[in-house]
Amino acid sequence: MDVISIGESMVLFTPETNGQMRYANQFTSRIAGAETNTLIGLAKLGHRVGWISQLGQDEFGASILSFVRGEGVDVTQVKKTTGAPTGIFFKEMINESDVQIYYYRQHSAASLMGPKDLNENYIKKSKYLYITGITPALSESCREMIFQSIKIAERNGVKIVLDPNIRRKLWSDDLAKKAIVSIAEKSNIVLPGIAEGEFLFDKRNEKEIAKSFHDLGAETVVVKLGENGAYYSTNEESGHVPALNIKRVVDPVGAGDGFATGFLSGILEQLPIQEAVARACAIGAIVATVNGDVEGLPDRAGLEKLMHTTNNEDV
Ligand code: KDG
Repeated sequence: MDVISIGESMVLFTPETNGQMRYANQFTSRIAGAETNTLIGLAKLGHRVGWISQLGQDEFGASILSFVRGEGVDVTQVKKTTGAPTGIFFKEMINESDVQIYYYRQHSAASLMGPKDLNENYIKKSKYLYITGITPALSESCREMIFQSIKIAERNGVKIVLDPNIRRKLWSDDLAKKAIVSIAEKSNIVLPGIAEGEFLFDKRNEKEIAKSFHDLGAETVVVKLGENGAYYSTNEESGHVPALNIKRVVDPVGAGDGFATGFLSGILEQLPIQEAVARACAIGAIVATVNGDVEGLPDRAGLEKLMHTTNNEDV
């Protein structure tokens, strides 16, 4: 595999109408989860990817499994349990800039995962292990599993990529900081948002944030700056890459996962880092122009078109 990831995917319900969700009576259902969003993006670009997870033995679990499999992700490491349900969540769109997430995932099937659910043979055949800060927030056993997956990756030369993806609804700030910093210490590449860097290190500047991650041991850091693009920093070089202008943000959720897709696909194809970051910015932006987390992820032809869009031609 090129990239594998461990995490929870859920059925996402979005009201058909904007405003407070208490008034909604029609919902669209979709499949979402930070890790599968990125894996699906990579699969759409032709990379070989695999997902490690656990679903409930229920209708939502069946729907997630066939969707993720249908998008070309290897699901041989996805288990099913009768012991707990598949998680679901709701996205309330008060308006385009005020989006609230309500999770129904406590004690879900995925949160029951632990170190015993990892197959070393599977992990060691991968080039990159992609970790987000969501999985270690799900439960103590999930946290242990993530640290175990890191040990397996380290002893088998699998590179670790971390998107902090801090979800403050899922755990306390103290625990989040401690766990994410410990994961960052073991990561080769870190892809934080600027607000996440601020949360973790109390620094407001992208260069200082990148330095904090380098000091922990990361070789490559790419700080996401939203409409200001991204700042990358390696041991050899650093620089800013501008964002792709988009006419209208329809749904910003999933943009960070699109960014990770673009960056990972760029480094898998050995693009110079600046080009990998430009691809990341472009995919992150395009994902935000449509509803849903994965619906805007481009295939190869879409990526070609996107990368030939200049910033004078708004998307
Ligand atoms: O990045 C998008 C994710 O936040 C969304 O798909 C839901 O995985 C999710 C989560 O745990 O918040």
